Amino acid sequence: MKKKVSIIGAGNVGATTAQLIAQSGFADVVLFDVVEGMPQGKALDIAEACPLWGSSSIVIGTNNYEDTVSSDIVVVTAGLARKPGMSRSDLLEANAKIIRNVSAEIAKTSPHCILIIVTNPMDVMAQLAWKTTEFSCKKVMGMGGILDAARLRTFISFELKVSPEDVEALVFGGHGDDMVPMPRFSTVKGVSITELMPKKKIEKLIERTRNGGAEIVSLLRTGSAYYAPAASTFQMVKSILLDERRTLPCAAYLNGEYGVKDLYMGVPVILGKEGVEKVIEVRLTKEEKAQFKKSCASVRKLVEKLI
Ligand code: TXD
Repeated sequence: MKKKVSIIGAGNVGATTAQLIAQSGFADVVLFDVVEGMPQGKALDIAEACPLWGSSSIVIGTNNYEDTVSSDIVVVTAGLARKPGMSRSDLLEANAKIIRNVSAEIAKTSPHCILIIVTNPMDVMAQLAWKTTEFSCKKVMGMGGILDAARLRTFISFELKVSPEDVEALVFGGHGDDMVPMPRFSTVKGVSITELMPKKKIEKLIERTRNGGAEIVSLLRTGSAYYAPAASTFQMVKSILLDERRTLPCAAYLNGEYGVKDLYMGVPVILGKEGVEKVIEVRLTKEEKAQFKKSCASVRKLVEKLI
């Protein structure tokens, strides 16, 4: 029997993630939304593509949590997305209500699942989902750093005219305006970009990465980015489903690591079949520590408003 992945919120990110999973054939997919007919329509469309992709995944759409029962992984993309001029934290109250409700349902229907939170402001929503479900912190995580790093990788590849595949990047901190891109750990085939570009240029790429989401929001005018967010979510799902133990930047619960206690924060982790198998601690410079601390403070401020 295939593993089962449920996606709560069949909007742009949710449906595109469902497509990537179905296309891979790694799991069966349940696409859930509160809007009637929409998840059923999108799921049927994806199911009808499976013969063309050579995939045997079963894909269903639903408005009923019963259909998500005993999922191995649940991805939450339910909520409002940003409009031009909005920051991720502007979504706090409305999305918190949704996350509380969705998390309570998941805790009942899939008590042993691994939970990936995508909804913004993501780090805060991950902490809220963890609190609400009372799951082990290893089982609850958020997607953000992979996307931010993918954006930085793309901009580095544009600048140096090299394949993005050969570019690695690391972004720490919250998935917000205070994210901490790490040029020291961003490389082209192992060579740090600090060796390949002047400091001024790197600063420009970092700034573009910080505004990466907003750049797309202002171009699209309605809705926010979803192809790269879905590809990032799929990378997490795949690492867990196949127990790949990949090292990926995710929002994970910190309990003393990096000197931070009781807070979800973006750090590199090893993702495997148990969820967050390990938080990787690297030594940060004084300046990196200061930036990370600032990012923690921004997330904690929002967490304290809610929890
Ligand atoms: O890096 C990241 N973490 C992110 C996060 C990258 C991209 C998008 N990011 C956030 O994900 C974004 O700011 C939103 O908060 C979510 C979902 O973004 P998406 O672009 O997919 O938004 P849509 O297309 O508006 O889809 C949201 C769906 C929509 O179909 C609603 O009907 C549904 O969520 N929705 C619900 N589903 C289930 N249950 C409840 N309660 C519910 N409320 C709304």
